[in-house]
Amino acid sequence: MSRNTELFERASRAIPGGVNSPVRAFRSVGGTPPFIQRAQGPYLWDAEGARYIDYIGSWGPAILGHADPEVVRAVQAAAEGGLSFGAPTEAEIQIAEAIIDRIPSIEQVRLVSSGTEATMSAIRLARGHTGRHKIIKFEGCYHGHSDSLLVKAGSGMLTFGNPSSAGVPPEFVQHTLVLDYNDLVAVETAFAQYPDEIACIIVEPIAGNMNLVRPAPGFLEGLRTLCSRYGALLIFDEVMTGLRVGPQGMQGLCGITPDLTTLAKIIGGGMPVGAFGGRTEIMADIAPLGAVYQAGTLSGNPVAVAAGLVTLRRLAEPGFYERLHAQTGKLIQGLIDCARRHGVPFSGDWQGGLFGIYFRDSIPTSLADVSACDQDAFKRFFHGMLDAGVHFAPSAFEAGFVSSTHDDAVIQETLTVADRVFAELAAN
Ligand code: KE4
Repeated sequence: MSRNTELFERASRAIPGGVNSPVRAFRSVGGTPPFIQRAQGPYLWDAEGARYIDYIGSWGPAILGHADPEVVRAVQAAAEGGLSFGAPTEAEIQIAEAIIDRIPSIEQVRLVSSGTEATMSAIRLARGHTGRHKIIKFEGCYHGHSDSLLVKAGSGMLTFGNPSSAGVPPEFVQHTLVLDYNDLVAVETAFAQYPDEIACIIVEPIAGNMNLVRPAPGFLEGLRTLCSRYGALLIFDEVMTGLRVGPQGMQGLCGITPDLTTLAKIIGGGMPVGAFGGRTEIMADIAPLGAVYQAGTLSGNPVAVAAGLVTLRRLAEPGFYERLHAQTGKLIQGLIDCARRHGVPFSGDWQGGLFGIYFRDSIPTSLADVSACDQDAFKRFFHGMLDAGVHFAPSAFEAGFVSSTHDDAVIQETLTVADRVFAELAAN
């Protein structure tokens, strides 16, 4: 029995599904997940000593590559000064100022410990600030696992959502409207039907949780216009896109200013940090200033903040995102060329260090398009690459991530393996 299999069996006895987050269990691709022992730069090593080129990047945080020496030193130094105080620190001011400097819409920011906490708090703030209850989210967008967001579209276009998870009472999602991503008409209709009841729209400004799906031209602009017209808050959930697709997140690329922004992943550099922020007049409603309660024992944790601060400073280096976008482009264009040489229906898209790969001829523009991709081809591609030491995300509905350590040699090694895997796909 392989060491990974042994560990997975032992893990499954102690932990539900053997993992602490469902996607890690490989249920959508099958097989046994490698148990990672260490990582460095673009590489992971598993319990059997096998090395993988990593395109998961911890689902986004590892933008500087794994175990960046400067980040590790900062974590060690912070830890030697104490792990957690439950009292304010200067470092929290520094990272708040760094986030405010980078994200155009943020005048004040509150730190939390995960993306779920960030979005849950931002929605509570939007409801408290507006005095309204209803929220709009989009099918295929994921904003963490707080109850009112674990919801799938209702039967009719404008019916309220049904829980997408056991344990969520229908009453908890009765105010959540689930619409199709890129369907601005549905949003207009919702506001026309509930003109003074919608507290906010929460949206991934580039969707990364139904694989990568871009906003259609005019979609984000339309959300901004409608929220302004009807007095609802526009929340950009940039947990994944923030500082991943560009130095100011997607809002810096598209030039649209949301009322609130949620962040996590990269701002912690691999340690547990999330954040939500926006205009001071909105953030003034958050406790202890205002009536919207929000709290957290480890919020602003000094060790996590130390990792985030070094990461944010390094991302500000001149040319960082141009280089990152170019490297990701070499990967995706190379995969497209490989697939085309072997006649495999395939397409890909990327922005900064975020990418999507699709087993269909054209880039998807909706969840329905992504669902129509050849899932079997993806699974065979995934395992063919994994067996040859290249670890993509274990789901056809997830985006992929490139770090600044994925240099030309790493990309070329990936493409050499991919050429063999696409040839096998074409042959069978
Ligand atoms: P966390 O609570 O997992 O830190 O963040 C939730 C979240 C919120 N918003 C967006 C846009 C996100 O992508 C996420 C989390 N992303 C997933 C990747 N699909 C995390 C991976 C996982 O669930 O294990």
